[in-house]
Amino acid sequence: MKFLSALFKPGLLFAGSFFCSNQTHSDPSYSVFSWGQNTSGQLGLGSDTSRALPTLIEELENQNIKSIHSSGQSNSSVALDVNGHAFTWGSGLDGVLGHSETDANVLIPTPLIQLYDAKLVKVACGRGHMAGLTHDGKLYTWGLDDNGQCGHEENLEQVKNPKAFKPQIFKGGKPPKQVKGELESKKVVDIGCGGHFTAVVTEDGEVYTWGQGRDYALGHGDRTPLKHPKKVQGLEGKKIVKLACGRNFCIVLDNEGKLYSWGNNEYGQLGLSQTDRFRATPQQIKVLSNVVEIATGDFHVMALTDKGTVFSWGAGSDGQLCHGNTSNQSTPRLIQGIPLISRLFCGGGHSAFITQDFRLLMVGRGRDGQLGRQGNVESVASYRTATVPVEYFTNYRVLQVSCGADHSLALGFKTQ
Ligand SMILES: *[C@@H]1O[C@H](CO)[C@@H](O)[C@H](O)[C@H]1NC(C)=O
Ligand SMILES: *[C@@H]1O[C@H](CO)[C@@H](O)[C@H](O)[C@H]1NC(C)=O
Ligand SMILES: *[C@@H]1O[C@H](CO)[C@@H](O)[C@H](O)[C@H]1NC(C)=O
Ligand SMILES: *[C@H]1O[C@H](CO)[C@@H](O)[C@H](O)[C@H]1NC(C)=O
Repeated sequence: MKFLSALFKPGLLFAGSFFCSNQTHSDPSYSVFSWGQNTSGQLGLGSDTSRALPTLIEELENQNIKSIHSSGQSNSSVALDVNGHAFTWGSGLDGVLGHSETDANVLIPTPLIQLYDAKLVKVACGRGHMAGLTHDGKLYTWGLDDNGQCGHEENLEQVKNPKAFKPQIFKGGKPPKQVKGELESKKVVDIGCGGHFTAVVTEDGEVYTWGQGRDYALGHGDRTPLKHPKKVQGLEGKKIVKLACGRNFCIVLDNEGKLYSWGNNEYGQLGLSQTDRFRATPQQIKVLSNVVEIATGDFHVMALTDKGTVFSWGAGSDGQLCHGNTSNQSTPRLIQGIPLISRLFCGGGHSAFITQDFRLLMVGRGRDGQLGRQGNVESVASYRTATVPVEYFTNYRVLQVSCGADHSLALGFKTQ
């Protein structure tokens, strides 16, 4: 670990003119903060103690970070700079960080050397794999490929005969590689990772999924695992623009502000007002319209409307739905008593909102300090069924948050 940190220290690498060649100096340099669980080093602060106070990640200062990424299924973290270079850190299990030949945890943000030329604009995190979208619509994946979720196989035999496919257990993970097959000729515009599967939206508004088929998470009507991207037929005629994946389900948004869902429904996370365990193909969530943004945690979902109001549904056991109790909800329900919202984010059992007046509010599971309640020991360990403000950011403008399984990341700058 010590060796890695010394070798890949971001400051050293970025001193080279090669990596700075596309620098846009007009972009302000934002700071990255982390808090919550740190058992895998996912806070990027050089130790593994959890903390409830947002803490500046020094390693990312002056690196021109533009976005941060994790997910409700992930104990790892990712930051992208303005040039599309990725830094990854945290749990390295299954090679999920993309640093070849090691699956050790990485305690400080470390450049993803193998994708330096890729110009990434978004990274999605599964339990053991990640997917990276490039500025020109190509997809790269790395990490655990036990169910074909990396989609690296170019042998099309399995497409013809999916029943013959047997999931394989790999030691370590796959290094980053472009996903080809049917996607090679398409431009990808949005990506998501479930626990063990991958889903993308193309510029034409089509959705492709592959990986583990458990609970019908791929939306193809069966539970067969797939090693290659396959188009979701049930969305024919819709123009999908965004997607979000939970552990074993997907939610997609079309260009008219309507939502469709499929996969596991144990907690009501499909929002269909039904309690059946699965849906094998896409179903419209008919009670919602005018949706502009969606966020999924492990088992819960939030949707932002064009009016700035928020609906939530799915698992509520940690208060993450923000309805004042810990009930599950199978019907999307308007969150009462919060200000108008501009952005929303979901993690393992917590949720975050950036209000239209730039405050950061959090709700849900707090046992590892992921709600950012600082030294308030009574509050730190408990869940919250209504929002709490993250006071630390009173003098900051928070632009983006990403919620991991039990940690939180924020990107922003000081206003005074
Ligand atoms: C994340 O860490 C927690 C606590 O150590 C563990 O229970 C969980 O399985 C981990 N998840 C993943 C995806 O590694
Ligand atoms: C929420 O759903 C889960 C999974 O079906 C179930 O185990 C749990 O009991 C439900 N919670 C409540 C409060 O009903
Ligand atoms: C939790 O809150 C929702 C929304 O107000 C309500 O419909 C539900 O009945 C509540 N659950 C319990 C157990 O009181
Ligand atoms: C997070 O864990 C890493 C790895 O043990 C550690 O070096 C770092 O200081 C921890 N961060 C905090 C805030 O405790």
